Amino acid sequence: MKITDATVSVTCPGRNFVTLRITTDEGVTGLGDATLNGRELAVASYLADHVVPLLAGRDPHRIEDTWQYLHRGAYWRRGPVTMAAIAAVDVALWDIKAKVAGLPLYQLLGGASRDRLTAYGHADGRDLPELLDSVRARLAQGYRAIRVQSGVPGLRAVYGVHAPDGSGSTVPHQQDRPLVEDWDTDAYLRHIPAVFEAVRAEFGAELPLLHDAHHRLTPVQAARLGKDLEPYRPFWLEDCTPAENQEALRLVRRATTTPLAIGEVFNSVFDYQTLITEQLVDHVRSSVTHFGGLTPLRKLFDLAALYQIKGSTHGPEDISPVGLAAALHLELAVHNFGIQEYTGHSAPTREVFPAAYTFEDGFLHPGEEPGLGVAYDEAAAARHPYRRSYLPVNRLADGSVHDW
Ligand code: CS2
Ligand code: MG
Repeated sequence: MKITDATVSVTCPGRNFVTLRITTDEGVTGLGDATLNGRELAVASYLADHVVPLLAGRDPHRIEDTWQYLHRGAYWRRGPVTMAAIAAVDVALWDIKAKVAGLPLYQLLGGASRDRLTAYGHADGRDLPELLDSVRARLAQGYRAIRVQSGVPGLRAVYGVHAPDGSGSTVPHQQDRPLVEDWDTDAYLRHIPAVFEAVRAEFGAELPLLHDAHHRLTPVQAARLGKDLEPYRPFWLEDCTPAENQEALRLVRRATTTPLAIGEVFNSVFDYQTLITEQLVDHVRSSVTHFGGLTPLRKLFDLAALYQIKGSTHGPEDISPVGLAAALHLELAVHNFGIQEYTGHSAPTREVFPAAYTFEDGFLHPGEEPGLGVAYDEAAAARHPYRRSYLPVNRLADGSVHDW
């Protein structure tokens, strides 16, 4: 069997997605997600200009060899653009292999080690009444675990918090410049424990609650927040400090028993080395899409398992249904799965990517179709051309740019 063709497609059914389709001489095709929020065209070019010309004639079954060829062979390793591009090739090849086998992909990864995957949804509100309503709405949808994000008194807009009409900063800003939000860490640190207290008072002790700090804290601030949240027993505190400095997590870890999750911007096992071997975190959160594919993410999860650390991949709307499905197959198979973020996708996105995975009663399952179980409707995709968009930036009161 030989690869005959590969095509890169960018579509914007509400937000941009980059998709790779690999075709073989036997007519079997595979899909991979290469979406990098706000920098989509860089990955599309990396693929189309530098990777696609290398694929024709290769044996699609040699997944590990193709991964090493693209990763080691390029000389320039790592980085979000490179790893998103390699991920798309890797996932498309796994899709092909599983289709040829006539099996859902998780069967090739060892078969199911659980029946279904616990998902968490997003609740947010500009103030407490809005947030409590949002938690109620997620519970009504069946979610059994919920991430809570809140507006902060005195700040105009906070990332991850929508207005009731659905607008807000997580909706990509499709203009020539990023939206500018304001930020005040002290105000945030004063407010969040009160948010957790109110949510616990309303919904009780059992509901798993998560929170994302979006890398905005120093180690001492993160230690403080972890301690302040302990009485409310959060399921995890996510991305508490900027992730580059792994040693920072030592200070946080010594100070608090609040579980820590990290890694959505990581793209290599080396980004985790200290965190895993010193057991400084409880969940590794890289997505298949941004970590170079299933091949390296499986290795990361296996390393994490030695240290009782769970694999819980990043699953917001900017991971396409192809990238999400890849994660679901891996997580059904590995033993050390933790929890899967799941926001769902818009109706136009689901039309472009018809998918077999299901969300029922708070649980996800990748489905039983051969391969990933996701298709790509080219005609629907063509109706939604690319639109330039940016993630927001945030600035402090003195005008300086703050950490994400
Ligand atoms: C967030 C994301 O889902 C999450 O945990 O951190 O909204 C993240 O900011 C975006 O995926 C960035 O592209
Ligand atoms: Mg996050």
